Amino acid sequence: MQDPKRYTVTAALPYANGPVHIGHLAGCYLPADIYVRFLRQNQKDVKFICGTDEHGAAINIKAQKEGISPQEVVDRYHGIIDQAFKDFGIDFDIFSRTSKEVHHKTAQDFFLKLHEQGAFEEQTTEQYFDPEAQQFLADRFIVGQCPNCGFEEAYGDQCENCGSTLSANELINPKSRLSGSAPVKKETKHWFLPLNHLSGKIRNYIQAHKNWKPNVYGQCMSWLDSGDGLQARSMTRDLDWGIQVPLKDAEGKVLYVWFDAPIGYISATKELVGDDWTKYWQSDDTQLVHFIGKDNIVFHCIIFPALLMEHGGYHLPDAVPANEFLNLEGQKISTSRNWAVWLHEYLEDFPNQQDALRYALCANAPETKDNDFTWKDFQSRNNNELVAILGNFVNRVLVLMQKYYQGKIPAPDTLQAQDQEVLQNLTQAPNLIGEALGKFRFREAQTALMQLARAGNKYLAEEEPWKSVKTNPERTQTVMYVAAQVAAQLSQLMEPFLPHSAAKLRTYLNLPLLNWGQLEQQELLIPGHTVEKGALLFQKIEDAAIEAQREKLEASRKANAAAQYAPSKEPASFDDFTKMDLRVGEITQAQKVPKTSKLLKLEVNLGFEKRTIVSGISQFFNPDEIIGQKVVVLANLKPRKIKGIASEGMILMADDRSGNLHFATVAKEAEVGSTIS
Ligand code: B3M
Ligand code: ZN
Repeated sequence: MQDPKRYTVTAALPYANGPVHIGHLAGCYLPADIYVRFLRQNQKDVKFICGTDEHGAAINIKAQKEGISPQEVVDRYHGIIDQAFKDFGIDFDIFSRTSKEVHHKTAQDFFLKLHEQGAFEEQTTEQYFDPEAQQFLADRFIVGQCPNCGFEEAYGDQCENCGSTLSANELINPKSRLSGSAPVKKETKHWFLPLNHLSGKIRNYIQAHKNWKPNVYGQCMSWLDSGDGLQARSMTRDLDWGIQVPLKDAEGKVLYVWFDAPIGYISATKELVGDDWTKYWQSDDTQLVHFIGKDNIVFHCIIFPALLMEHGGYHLPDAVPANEFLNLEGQKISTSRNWAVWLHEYLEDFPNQQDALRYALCANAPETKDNDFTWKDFQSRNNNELVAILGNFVNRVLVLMQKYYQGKIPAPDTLQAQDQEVLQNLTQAPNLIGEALGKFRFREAQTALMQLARAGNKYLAEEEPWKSVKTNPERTQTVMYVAAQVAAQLSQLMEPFLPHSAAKLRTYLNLPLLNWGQLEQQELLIPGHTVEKGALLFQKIEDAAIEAQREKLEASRKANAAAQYAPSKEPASFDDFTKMDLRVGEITQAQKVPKTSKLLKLEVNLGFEKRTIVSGISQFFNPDEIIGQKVVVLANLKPRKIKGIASEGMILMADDRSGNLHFATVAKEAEVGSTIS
């Protein structure tokens, strides 16, 4: 493909209903920022667009919880989120809000255009209604059990456990989050976007992007293949918070938040560049890239493109490099359970150490699968890599440069093979790193950067300029000249990843930020150029600081544990109990269900027969370790299809207060097939 003329890069609009944590940063904003900084350094015309998503049930729920108005919620959190991003150097061209007038107008006009073109189907359907709260229960106002994975707290639009998109009607045992009561069905009219007639176009569109990350492409294809993926979806809601549906017969109805939010990218671009916005959205020589977390894949890869197709005139998204989830110390990050590292709190505890977190999160980014953040790993990334390798190298160069040459870069003598090699590595690095960044392989790119510093250290250790300075000053000059070039190259290549430290280092070196394209020239610091003494780039993080963080989490864990024994259930009759055919089984085979993070496919021997059972336990057990495990099986549970596999029964598990699962076991000597009563 020809080089695009310009780039529109977006990062998911965070809901303005809470502060942002490391999961947000690692999943979406950090990779987006690295990518954009790289493009800017390549002199590309790029607009980096973000803002807060201020509509949808998530905002109402928060308002209700805190006893304040939705407006107060979004005002408070817009400010907090904006500040956190600034502090971490997430350098948007604009950080807007979907409450802005330009956005309301853009979203309404978009809706009207679709309406005029006959894109919607008006349908009167039965929707869940909370009789106590006198309100329809859209999306997140309703929770229940996920039909796909059994997770108890799935929302009416989506299960956050298995990632599947849901409609409220699919939830098992739905409950209102407003009053806790069981909802009733009531008729209401809505505007649906039928997707079935677009299915061919959407499929072609997705299939034209086989180069997308496998997690993204896979999720799109399985959605398209699952059949119900292209059901008509309602683009309006019965809510009192949001953008009014711009039609006469739609009073009290607002646009569905997933209709308006992606259009927010367009509105923010208008706000940023005025009439020029069309260049960034309606021109095929623009590259449109959406950075998101995996729970937003379907909305960005299928529904938003479908809306753009229906509208006409728009360029469709070219890449959607979604990341998977980041866990924290082995557990899913959770706002409600305060199991998170909040960005604003991190900065209180580690002031001016933004780059340390950026580095650790990039090194551990959940690019291809869910990943775990641990404080120990954070500490060792900082101390063993940033401090001991990168910081140490740079510091040695600056100190020796002062000591031997009062900061003046010396002229090299004859270059030997090992010098040539180092310089050659330097000229290749921009390409190597650039290629990885272009493919959204941020971990690989950052590793290559650190490799350069590592090679620099090794070079100094082998050449020992502190020894040769007495015996062979010409040789020392050469070595220090070469080492200075490495430091200079680092100060440029660090920019996308570690912008704060890169800027510091460039000040020490008296260097401006250079074009990526210029970095291939090997002499960034010419002899005679003066560099400063500088200061340490990175701070060591002590054990005590890490301990303090772990204690914070431990306090959350204890608070959760104390608070959350599952509530008792309604009394059951003896008959209810005897209906269950409980048996002793033994797991004979176990394997992960591909493309899921939670599911294991098990073969369980019940003595009289073998069963296939799909169980959501993969987070807690390795398939190999549970072969031979005796378990309790609910053997007469009606078979259910889970991810296309017929599951014939259920394994009983003990679910503790931290959400960890353990087998409900029986004595080792109990014979398989025994009944349990
Ligand atoms: N507000 C959802 C989320 O934070 C969301 C993204 C909108 S992107 C247009 O998961
Ligand atoms: Zn689920």
